[in-house]
Amino acid sequence: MSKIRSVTAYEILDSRGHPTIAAEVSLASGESGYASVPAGASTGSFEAVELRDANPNRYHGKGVLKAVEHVCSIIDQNLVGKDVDDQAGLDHLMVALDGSPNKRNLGANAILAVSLAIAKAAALHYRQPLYQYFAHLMGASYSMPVPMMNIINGGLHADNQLAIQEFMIVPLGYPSFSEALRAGVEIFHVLKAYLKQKGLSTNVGDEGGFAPNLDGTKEAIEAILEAIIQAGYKPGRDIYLGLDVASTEFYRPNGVYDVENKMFTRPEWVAYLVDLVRQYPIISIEDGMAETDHIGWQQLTQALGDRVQLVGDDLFVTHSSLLKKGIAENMANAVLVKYNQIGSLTETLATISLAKKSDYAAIISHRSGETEDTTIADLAVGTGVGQIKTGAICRTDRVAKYNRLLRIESDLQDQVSYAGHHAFARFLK
Ligand code: 2PG
Ligand code: MG
Repeated sequence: MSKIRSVTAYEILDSRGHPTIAAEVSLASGESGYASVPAGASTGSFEAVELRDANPNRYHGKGVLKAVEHVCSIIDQNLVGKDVDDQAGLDHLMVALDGSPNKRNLGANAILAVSLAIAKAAALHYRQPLYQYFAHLMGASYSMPVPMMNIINGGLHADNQLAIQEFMIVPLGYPSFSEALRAGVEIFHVLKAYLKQKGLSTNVGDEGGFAPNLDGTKEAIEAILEAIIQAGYKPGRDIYLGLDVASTEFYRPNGVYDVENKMFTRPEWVAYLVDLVRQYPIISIEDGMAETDHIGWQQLTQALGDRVQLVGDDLFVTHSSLLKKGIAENMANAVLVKYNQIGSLTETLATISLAKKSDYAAIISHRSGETEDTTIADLAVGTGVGQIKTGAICRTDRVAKYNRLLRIESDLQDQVSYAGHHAFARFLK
């Protein structure tokens, strides 16, 4: 066991050039853990508060010096001398120091940075890889996650016409994570050549996927299917498709879904998604309905819940209370896990536990604004959830997570297996 000697923080930058926070927890025994926090663009309204300075003279108001100050003063003062391996106790203490229901006082970004740095310091102290320490905290066994690779970006993540935010490939039919990843990388390169040949842009969006000005959803899907086939793989056997519709962004106050110059009523929008699933090998749909359209979520779950993974992102914002309500009311069958939506590691693990207990899938996820921090790769392996969403295989902020997973797989060898088809078994009958 080791005691915390000091806690400090830094204002650093994310992959989009916006400020974010990093924290460092130093131990009396000499080790120190350092972690940084991601930030989103298509944020759910019920996310914990990401504290920003709102000072227009610095970084257009996006500075995080207040959050840094909270770490260096109140959090440091209260954590010094405490045992680093009491992750839950330390997280609860920070939540209590904040005292608000949504971490608006200290900032969820401040608390999460410290929470992750505590885990990293403890893992170093016990000479354990981070995934092992997470598995210990969670009481889980390891699994190499299916990578949901976002290879075409739209919505708020790109300056094109596509309303749907993420078009992902989901490689299932492979013996290992590395082989699954290789297939995804090959498809990514074929897609690039395909787009180029069609005279379309191969510039990338915030998550490293291409951001071509395709006419719409079906054209984007068709382009990906073509790339899968040209790369020598079989859609619907080796490779499936996933979408993050991020529909909260185009849900209008009058209850219509405003997509690519067409207005859909709720039943029309559900029918549209059902039709997409009928036409294409789609195995996962995230945020198909808007965060406040609970009736829509129930209808979509009723229509597709036994055939497709329906992931709540804005709907659940990694809060176990919202997930609990969703489970009770038959909304979705999976939860996206982004630790900055809730603001501490312990609460994140609680949400994952609830999902596991309730037969909901959990997908560990990046944000559109990332740093070089690879904690989510270890979290995905250590919690054994079987899925990770961390963007395209392009740009170091995304690739760093894949590279970390490659290294973990090679370290663990036959102590771990690839989740593959198993992660989606219930939809593949
Ligand atoms: C999402 C995320 C990550 P953002 O909607 O799932 O892909 O995007 O971080 O912008 O919320
Ligand atoms: Mg999402």
